[in-house]
Amino acid sequence: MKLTSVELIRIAMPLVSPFRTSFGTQTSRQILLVHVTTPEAEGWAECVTLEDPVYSPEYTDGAAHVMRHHLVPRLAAAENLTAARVAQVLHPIKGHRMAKAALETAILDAELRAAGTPLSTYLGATKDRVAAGVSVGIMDSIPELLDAVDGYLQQGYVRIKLKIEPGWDYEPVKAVRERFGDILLQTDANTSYTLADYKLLQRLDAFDLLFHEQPLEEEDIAGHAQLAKLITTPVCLDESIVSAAIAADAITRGACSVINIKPGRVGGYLESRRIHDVALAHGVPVWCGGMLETGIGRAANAALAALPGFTLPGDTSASDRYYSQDVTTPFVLEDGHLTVPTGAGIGVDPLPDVLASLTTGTERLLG
Ligand code: NPG
Repeated sequence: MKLTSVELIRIAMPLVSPFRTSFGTQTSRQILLVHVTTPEAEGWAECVTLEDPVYSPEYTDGAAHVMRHHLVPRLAAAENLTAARVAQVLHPIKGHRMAKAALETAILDAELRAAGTPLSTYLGATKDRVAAGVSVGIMDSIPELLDAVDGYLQQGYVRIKLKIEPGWDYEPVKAVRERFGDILLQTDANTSYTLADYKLLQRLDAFDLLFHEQPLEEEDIAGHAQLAKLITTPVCLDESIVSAAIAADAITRGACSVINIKPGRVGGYLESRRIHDVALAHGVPVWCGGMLETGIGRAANAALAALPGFTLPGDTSASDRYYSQDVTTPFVLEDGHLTVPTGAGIGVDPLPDVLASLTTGTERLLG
């Protein structure tokens, strides 16, 4: 396959409501879409970086820089490029997994469109719809949180994830559990605790949570293994799991019994499938995380979440959870599920007029 062009399209998307986590409040997303062409087809992908390096070391301007100066020139020079070879060609460049993931996904999309194969089929999906959970940000008050959770449950979301941080943990979790009873409920701390907080986390064991997601620092696999022995609630890792090798290490060291797979965080859908396979082989359930994706990223995530090891509902929410106007035909919630796209590749395209209205800049990196 020959890469004939690579274009970065920057779009600005206001969020329907502010989304507060321990690493800050998002009110809009500045997103890089990657558009590639080959002689046979075109391909689309979304780079999931945030504007600032607060979730991981990557950020949007940095991703554009590394694609422009380091990644795209290597791909352009590669002989017989295929999506399966992208990671190998880019291996000399350390890190930058979100930027690499976006390029690999766009190339995979083009390849699958040319072959007429849906991404879900290519990855080995066994479902045609995926259970949708929702991530609920930190709020100013518990009544406000209860109203938000109530609204999501009424829309049909099948599991609630509460963002927590020191000072916003025991009381909100207790209030949601008491008000809504036997719902699927989990927390996400985004690394905001230390092992010294284990007594607080032990108190949360009373609420029969599915798991706590990433309570401790990203690098602290050993700390998570210690914590897992001190609490009865399972530990799920997100930020820590950046590759299948780290996943295998974390599982065998007892640091997690559940894994959140985010394709951007781990370098793409091919590495995501490897993590899925490692987890499945160890009997560790996985679920698909989210990075406030538009329909472009959401489509590919829905395909991944349809693999057999994804036995827990993901953050695969409907488009209107975040955006009043998605860049693709919106993903909608039907009976608590999203439908996995069936078209070739990621199975969705940006709507040209909408894309034009959201675009704040374009840059051609090749062709
Ligand atoms: O449903 O897309 C979604 C968002 C789910 O909470 C969510 N994502 O820490 O997992 C996270 C968080 C996040 C959002 C992380 C944006 C980074 C960027």
